[in-house]
Amino acid sequence: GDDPVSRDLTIIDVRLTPILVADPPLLNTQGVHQPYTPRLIVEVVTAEGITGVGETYGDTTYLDLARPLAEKLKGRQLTALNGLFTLADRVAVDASQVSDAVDVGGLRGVQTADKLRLSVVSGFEVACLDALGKALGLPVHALLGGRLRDAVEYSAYLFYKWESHPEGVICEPDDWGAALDPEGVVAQARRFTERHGFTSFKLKGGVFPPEEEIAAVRALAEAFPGHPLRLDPNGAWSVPTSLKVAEELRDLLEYLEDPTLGTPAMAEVAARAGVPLATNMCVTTFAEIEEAFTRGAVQVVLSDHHYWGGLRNTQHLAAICRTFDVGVSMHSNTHLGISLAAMTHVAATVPGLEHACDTHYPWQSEDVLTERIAFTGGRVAVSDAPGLGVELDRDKLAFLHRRWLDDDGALRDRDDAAAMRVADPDWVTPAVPRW
Ligand code: GKR
Ligand code: MG
Repeated sequence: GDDPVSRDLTIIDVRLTPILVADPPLLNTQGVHQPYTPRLIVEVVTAEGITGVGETYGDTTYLDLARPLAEKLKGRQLTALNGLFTLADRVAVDASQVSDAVDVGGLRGVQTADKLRLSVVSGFEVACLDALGKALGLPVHALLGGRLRDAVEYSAYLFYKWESHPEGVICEPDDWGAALDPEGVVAQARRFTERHGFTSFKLKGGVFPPEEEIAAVRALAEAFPGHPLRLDPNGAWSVPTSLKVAEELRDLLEYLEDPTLGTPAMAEVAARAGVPLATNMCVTTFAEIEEAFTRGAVQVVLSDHHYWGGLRNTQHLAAICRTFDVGVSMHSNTHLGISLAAMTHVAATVPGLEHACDTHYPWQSEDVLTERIAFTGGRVAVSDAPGLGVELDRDKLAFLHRRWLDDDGALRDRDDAAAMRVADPDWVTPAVPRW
């Protein structure tokens, strides 16, 4: 019947579909985005035939954990969200995936087995919440305690960008044009405002010498007076360089994101920067919070439900930030509409969200939804439909999965340095600090 307690919320099937999604040639300090990036689409199916969807990273290491976890989920209850973490821990032990740091110096802080597990869990948690919401006729935000706002603001995520991927590389063309100097960055920002109405801008830096990126921020400030601006070089600068940039830009920036790497260096910059520092690199796990907060290393933490372990953990993070009077905002990596919907639901529930969230979504011309999620005035409306309020398009999913199947393995693991070597065979990801 309709009584929630009499519903059969048993998970009887879990489908995992790895896909490759088109990505434009966006530059960062490691290199350039590959023409296609891996994502994993998670579907949980209940005994009543309700399907919930989730999305997370799709690289091989994530798939290797997601597959056994999917098996273990069958027969469990949709509502057993807390148990997902212990289940994932057990799976990781079985698969001997409990080594320490597996990748130091990526763009999301130190990559540990623990974080990898949380990222996998996030895809399942979101899928379970979507299914639960559909079963109960409630939006995901209601399952998280209810929305505090009816729309969530996002920032235009500006990137230095080539016109197209290198010649001869199979890719999907894009119509954003090149952005390799201040003029190009401003033109890109204008396109963002025309297409989606964004009023807040973030420039991905760490690509060109700091003076050029300072000039780009100045050009943005001139073109969009009074609008919130951020610059994020992904830790490419030394402490003195960070301080110099801060001095030049402090009156123009809402915050400076990860100017340098590591809590001690960030604390040194924060003490004298005169502008708030934000991070998605030095505080990326609960264990990193204490040192960073007590040293005053960061003033804004960029949450990301993928690597913090889901929507409920994102709320926990926000509560800790609130306690220490540290702001929250949201980080994003290449993602599709399922994740944008999840980000929007959780962001809608976070009190005191004063900064626009980041999203890569406008860069993704492809999606697995029947309808793309729209930005109006740079905002996404919070859906009150059951679950996430999105619908999977099986044809699109099959098409992008086919691309993954047909790949010879070259693109199944995101590698921005490898993509850069296609254009510049001598490229190695620069040692940090680069400047
Ligand atoms: O996609 O190139 C990129 C970004 O640099 C991304 O990988 C970062 O994780 O967007 C992220 C950030 O804010 O640092
Ligand atoms: Mg960042």
